Amino acid sequence: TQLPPPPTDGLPLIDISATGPGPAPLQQVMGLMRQHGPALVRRLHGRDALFVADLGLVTELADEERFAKHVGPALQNVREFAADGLFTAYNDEPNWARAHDILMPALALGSMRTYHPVMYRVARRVIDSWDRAARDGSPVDVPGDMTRMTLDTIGLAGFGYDFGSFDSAEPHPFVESMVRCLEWSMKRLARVPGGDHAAVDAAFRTDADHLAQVVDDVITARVRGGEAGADDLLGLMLTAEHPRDGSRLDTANIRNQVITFLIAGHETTSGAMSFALYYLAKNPAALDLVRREVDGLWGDTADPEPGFDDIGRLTYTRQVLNEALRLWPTAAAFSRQAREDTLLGGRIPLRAGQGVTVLAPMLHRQPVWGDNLERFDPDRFTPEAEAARSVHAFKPFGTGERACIGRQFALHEATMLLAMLVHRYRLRDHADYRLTVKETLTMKPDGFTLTLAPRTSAD
Ligand code: MNH
Repeated sequence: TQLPPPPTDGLPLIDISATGPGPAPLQQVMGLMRQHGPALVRRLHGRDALFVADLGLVTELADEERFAKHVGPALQNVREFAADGLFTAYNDEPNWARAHDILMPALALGSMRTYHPVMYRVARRVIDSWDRAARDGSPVDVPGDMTRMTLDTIGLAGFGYDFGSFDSAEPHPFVESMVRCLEWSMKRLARVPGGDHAAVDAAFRTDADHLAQVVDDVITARVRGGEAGADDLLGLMLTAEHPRDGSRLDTANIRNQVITFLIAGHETTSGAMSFALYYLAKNPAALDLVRREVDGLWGDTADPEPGFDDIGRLTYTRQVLNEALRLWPTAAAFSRQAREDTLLGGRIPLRAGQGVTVLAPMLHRQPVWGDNLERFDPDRFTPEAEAARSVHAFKPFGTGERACIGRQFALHEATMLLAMLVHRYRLRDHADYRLTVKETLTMKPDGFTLTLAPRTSAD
């Protein structure tokens, strides 16, 4: 159902129809907010979208009594290949609560103990590959390798399936199809009414079918192996009963969940790691503090194997990840809708069901963050600084009951790998890289490479 456009009373209204949203629509809105302030209406071919980043407004939108997740136009496009998977399910679709309740315990912090050995195994794949690059003096493709790492990790840890991404110079075909599906979802938002998109849509269908095919292989491999009940996400999906009503996930929904987890479970974490490495390569003081932290744990052991409990001790490394997610939250926008007709901020009338999009990168640049908003400063995330700031000022994982279910998973794998890489290598910004951020619904540094040298005890 198409709701009437939101009222624009008193808010800046910017019509971008002349240029369109371009290749980086979220960075375009960031630019508009820098010009017009943290609440505005963007008009495209007569369709209006309300964007906010103001802390007071976001605090209201986080009130679960008044607001809920909104599956807006972008997620409706993603629904074309992820349907009622957790990420794209409507709040009142029964499969959302069913899957949430069944899978939630498997993604709580304590469950990371189970995934830790697999995460370590995949981290070693990165190191084997980067050791070779260090020997040859050849640059590593940071976002490419981070994507290999996170895809192999979610595949193995969640589904017992090995994508073997480091065995190939090309991205895994699943990743190529997935990126094109995400791009299709993004570009479809920019369509001029009346155009002919049949060829693009047919190509999209082929990619979406490919995703489903890979996922069916993953599921078949498991069922054939006679291990349906294994202790991972897929095992739960195939066998677990709902804790209260005893219901199970149906086959179609399991496929949608596997697609959802393979995508949501790697694309954003990969970007977050890439931005963290970018900022470390550019900020020697922060890099030095991470080194001290990892050296404090592992000294000059050549091949440390981090224990599960080590990861919780890597508090500064974790601050580095948080600060990277402040500047570039890789899932940069999420939407909320009013449960009843209401006034947002006492001044913006919203009808029930009407969407409002929170632009996290601009929320993360509001005055509550102090001065020098573009400066990379992990000290913004000391426990004292966090205690002094509203919890609603930082939303890289969304908010409320539809917030990211994979947060602990992402932070555990990312913290471990970042620490291992800093412990092992000197990172050389050999190309004097200038940050450009590529958008495919999510954000990543585009074309970011590093060269590596082993650390010696002198550095
Ligand atoms: Mn994740 C929802 C960001 C890692 C699985 N994730 C969300 C949302 C944000 C988000 C934001 C909320 C979207 C919305 O409100 O519309 N997620 C991230 C970021 C990282 C991340 C920035 C890494 C860094 N996410 C992961 C990982 C997994 C995962 C890893 C799986 C292991 N995320 C999900 C799922 C949802 C979600 C599933 C949907 C949850 C729900 O609605 O019930």
